[in-house]
Amino acid sequence: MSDDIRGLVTKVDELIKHASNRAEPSVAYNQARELLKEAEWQLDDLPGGDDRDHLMVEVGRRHDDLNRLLLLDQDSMRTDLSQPIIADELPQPTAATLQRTVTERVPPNQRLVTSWPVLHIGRVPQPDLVTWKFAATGKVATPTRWTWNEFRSLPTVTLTSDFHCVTGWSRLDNTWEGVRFRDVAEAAGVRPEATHAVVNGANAYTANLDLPTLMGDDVLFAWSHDGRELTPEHGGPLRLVVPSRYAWKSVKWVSSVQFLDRDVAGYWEMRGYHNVADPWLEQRYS
Ligand SMILES: Nc1nc2c(c(=O)[nH]1)N[C@H]1C(S)=C(S)[C@@H](COP(=O)(O)O)O[C@H]1N2
Ligand SMILES: [Mo]
Repeated sequence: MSDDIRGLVTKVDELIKHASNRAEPSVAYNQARELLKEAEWQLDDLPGGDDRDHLMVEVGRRHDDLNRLLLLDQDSMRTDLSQPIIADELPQPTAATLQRTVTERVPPNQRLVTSWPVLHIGRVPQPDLVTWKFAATGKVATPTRWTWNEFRSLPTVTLTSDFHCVTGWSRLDNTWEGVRFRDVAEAAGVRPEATHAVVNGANAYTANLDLPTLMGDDVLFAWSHDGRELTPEHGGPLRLVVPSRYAWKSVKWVSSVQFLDRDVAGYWEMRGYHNVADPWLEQRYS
C-alpha cells in the first residue's frame, strides 16, 4: 500500500518536471492533481504510524509544488525546474546599508518579489457585500455576527508588514488597512480559556493559530492593500493577515473565527505543513 502511494508521488514528480515543456502545462498539472487525490485516498486507508506520517508530508509537498506551478502557468511563464522558481527582480538598493536592511528582512531560503503572486485552493468567490457576514464563535461571551457595515464600524488601523509564502517568495512593505484581530476578539468577548483559534475562509479552507500570535499588534483582517481595495483574487472583501507566519495562515475570504481551548489543525497543517509556520525558523513542514 505505501509502495503504491510512493509510486503515485513519483509519477506526480515526473509530470511536474515535464509539464513546462508541453504546449499546455496545465493539462499535466491537472493530471498530477488527480494522482495526488488518489494518493490521499490511499493514505486514508493506511494505518497510522511513521510511514503514513512521512507519506503525508510527501504528498503535502507536491500540493505545494503544484500550487506554485499553477501560479507560474497562470502568469504564462515557462519554467525550468532546475532554476529558482520565483526570481523576480530585487528592488534596487540605493546604498549598501539599505541593501543590508532589505536582506535582513528576508527569511532563510526566501526570494524577494515585487509582483504579488496569487495562490489558493479552488475558485475565487464573487464578493457580495449585501449578504456578507462574519462570525465569531466558540469560547466567547457573545457569539457575534457582523454585516459588512457593522464590521466596518469596528476601529480601523493601517499597518505595514512583510509577507512570506512557504513556496519561497517574500513581498516587503505591504500596507494593509482593516481591523485588528484583537479588536474583533474583544468585541465578541473572548473568554479566558481560549488558547487557539481556527480561521475559516471560502472553499472550506482553514488555518489554526495560537491566541498570543493572533492577538499581536501586527495581525488584522484587511480590506485594503497598498491603498487599494483588496481584489477578489487576493481575498477581498476581507482576509486575515498574519505577518509573522508563512502566508498560508493568512486566510482569504474569511467567513468566521472559532475560538478554542485546544489546538485543531487547519487545511495545510493536516497535510504535513508545520503547525506554527514561523518563516524565520523555516518551519515549513512538520
Ligand atoms: N481561503 C483561502 N485562503 C488562503 C489560501 C486558500 O487556499 N484559501 N491559500 C493560502 C496560501 S497557501 C497563501 S500563500 C496565501 C496567498 O495569498 P495571495 O494569493 O494574496 O498572495 O493565501 C493563503 N490564504
Ligand atoms: Mo502558500
